Amino acid sequence: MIALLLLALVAHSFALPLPSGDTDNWLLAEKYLRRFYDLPAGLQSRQRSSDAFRDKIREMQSFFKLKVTGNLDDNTLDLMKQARCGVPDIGEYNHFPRHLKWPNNNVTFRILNYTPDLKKSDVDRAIRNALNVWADVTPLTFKKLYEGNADIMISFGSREHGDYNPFDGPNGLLAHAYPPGQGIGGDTHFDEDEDWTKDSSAYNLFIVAAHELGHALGMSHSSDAGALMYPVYSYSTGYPLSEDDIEGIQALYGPNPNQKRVKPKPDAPDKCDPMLSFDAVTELRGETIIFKDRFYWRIHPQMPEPEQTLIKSTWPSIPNKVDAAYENPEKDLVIIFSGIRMWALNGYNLVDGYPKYIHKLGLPKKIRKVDAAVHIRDTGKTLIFTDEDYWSYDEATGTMDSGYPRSIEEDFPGMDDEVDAAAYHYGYLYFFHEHIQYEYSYTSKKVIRILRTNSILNC
Ligand SMILES: [Ca+2]
Ligand SMILES: [Ca+2]
Ligand SMILES: [Ca+2]
Ligand SMILES: [Ca+2]
Ligand SMILES: [Zn+2]
Ligand SMILES: [Zn+2]
Repeated sequence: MIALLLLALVAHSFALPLPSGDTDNWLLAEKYLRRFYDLPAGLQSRQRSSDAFRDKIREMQSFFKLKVTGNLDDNTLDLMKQARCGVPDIGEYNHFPRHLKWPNNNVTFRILNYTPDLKKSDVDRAIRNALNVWADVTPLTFKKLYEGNADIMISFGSREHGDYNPFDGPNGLLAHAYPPGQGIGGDTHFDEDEDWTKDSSAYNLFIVAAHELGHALGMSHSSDAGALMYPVYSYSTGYPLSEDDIEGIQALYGPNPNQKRVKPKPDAPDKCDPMLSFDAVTELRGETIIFKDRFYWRIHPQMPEPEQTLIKSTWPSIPNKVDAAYENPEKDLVIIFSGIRMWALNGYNLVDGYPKYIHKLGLPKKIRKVDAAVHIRDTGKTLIFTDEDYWSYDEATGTMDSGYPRSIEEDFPGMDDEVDAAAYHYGYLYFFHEHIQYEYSYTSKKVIRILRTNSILNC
């Protein structure tokens, strides 16, 4: 508790407007490492390059599977800016014995107050569904109380809200919860300064509640970016637990004796599945990057086998679903699209100033996502595909060419009328649609070959 109090006080003293630039980043890092990595208080600014500070940066980089440099590089800073859970990644939980759990399987909960952001019934449903996520894989049952003291007291509050563990206004910390125990143990608090939603338009209450209630049941953070217990917020649909989460909760409470069948988050896509389709394909400094679900493959000319990685473990701030991507080799940038936003990479590093709205490219507001994008090196144009149409963006002038959109079917005869992903090599366009790949000659304007989508993955 004393540690928590200190943490809260420290956090408070940094709630001042900060100068911009480097100092800003150091302050951010200091606050982050104190809060989540147990960086001892009292290190003054001149000691920021101290070994203790660098060790904590390394500890954080290794938790998030970033390149361990001990430096505040772009990827590290980017991660520190992500909206996340207020529970430390190390520290707090390590002061308690491991395997802190409720002594019996009938746990009570009570919702003390409601957010004005949602209908009361939506809050009730989000909490109930979040508890069911855990009940599905354990013998736990949850009984709702309307008065008196429940094991898990759930409330919404902003800034200082009664536990000396204040929230921080919009974004940043979203919620926190205490491990099982008497009194505040198990209690779960949501930051009212967030906009809570039942969809993906802002922070999804169900997803955050499922994560926090995991803490309230004794789970600590996972460094598996695909796990619900990963500390950084990300929106996904479907059953939110991964194998890692299920193993963790069953180590505490055992499996569900009623053998309720759950489907953990989908496994990594199989590159040789004959029906495999792609979300997006791009070049990146001579490598090919293929996005599919929460993963990407990296194909390097010198690598015998494509390498599969979670998107989140390389770029935590890029959403789990990439719609389209292309490389502009002249600017040495890779642009990644997801919904109405786009991110830029320089090498594997995210470029500052993003995400930007896709409408900055000159797309009309009614376009809510891009299907595919490909840069034609020989013309300097980037083709952007949306539904059955495509657009031509002039990279040199930064404007959309007039006369667009045009019909995919009319301009690329022999092709389907929609594309999932597109690539360009030496005068040939490669269009991917479902499990079919079309090799299209840009000069003779016709389809030359039809292949399977995953033929580029050595299948
Ligand atoms: Ca309690
Ligand atoms: Ca917040
Ligand atoms: Ca709110
Ligand atoms: Ca796509
Ligand atoms: Zn958490
Ligand atoms: Zn609280």
